[in-house]
Amino acid sequence: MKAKPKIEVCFTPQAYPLFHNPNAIVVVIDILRATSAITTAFFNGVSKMIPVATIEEAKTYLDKGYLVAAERNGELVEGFDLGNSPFGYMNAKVKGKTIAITTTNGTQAIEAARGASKIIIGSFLNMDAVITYLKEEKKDVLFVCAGWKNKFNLEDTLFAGAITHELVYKHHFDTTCDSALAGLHLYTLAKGDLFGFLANSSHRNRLSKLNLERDIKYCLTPNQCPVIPIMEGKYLVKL
Ligand code: 3SL
Repeated sequence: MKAKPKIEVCFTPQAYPLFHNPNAIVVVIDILRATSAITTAFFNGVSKMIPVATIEEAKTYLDKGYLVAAERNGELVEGFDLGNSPFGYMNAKVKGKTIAITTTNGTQAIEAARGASKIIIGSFLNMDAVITYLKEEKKDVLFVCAGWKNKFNLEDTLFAGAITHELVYKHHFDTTCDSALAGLHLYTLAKGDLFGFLANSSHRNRLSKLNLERDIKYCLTPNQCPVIPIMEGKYLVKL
């Protein structure tokens, strides 16, 4: 009998080399807010995105005339066109555009996973689309959580847990990875009220201090944007 595809969860970009699996589809997760913003951007007609790790690289795209999004510590970096709020992408001015983007953690997670054979972007906003894609592909799955500056965070773990829950219990995937099991059990506890479960969490508090509660609630609302961004060379495009 064919072995079941296996699921692993890497809690921080820094830990990626410990989990690298050439056969796995990597799902990069930064629920608050980079992968939610990217998913929203594609749903609203953005043509391509170029994730970059540093502000310096982002500036080179600004100089070439691209629209560029840059966020550090939750805030728009001065001189750039867009920050990291999904609501910034619900705007006709982004339609058909190629946008370069750098964020505190989300684009670092993409950078860390560059050696993977396939990288897709996951968020609660495209949750069912991601589940459908992974179950059809039937390959190993590695969730790479962006975390916060290489520390663990709850919201990325909950999303990894939600998908692991579906794939293991309904679609013949398997896991013996303790971080995947932790995510699965945390999601079981949290699923009735994700926003409430995150009440004391670091990034919910950080964003609340910046008056971004509306962003948090939106990012935790499943299936608003049924599209899957996927890496093709240096670009993110719609699958
Ligand atoms: O860390 C990131 O990449 C961002 O998502 C952080 S924030 O939500 O924009 O503060």
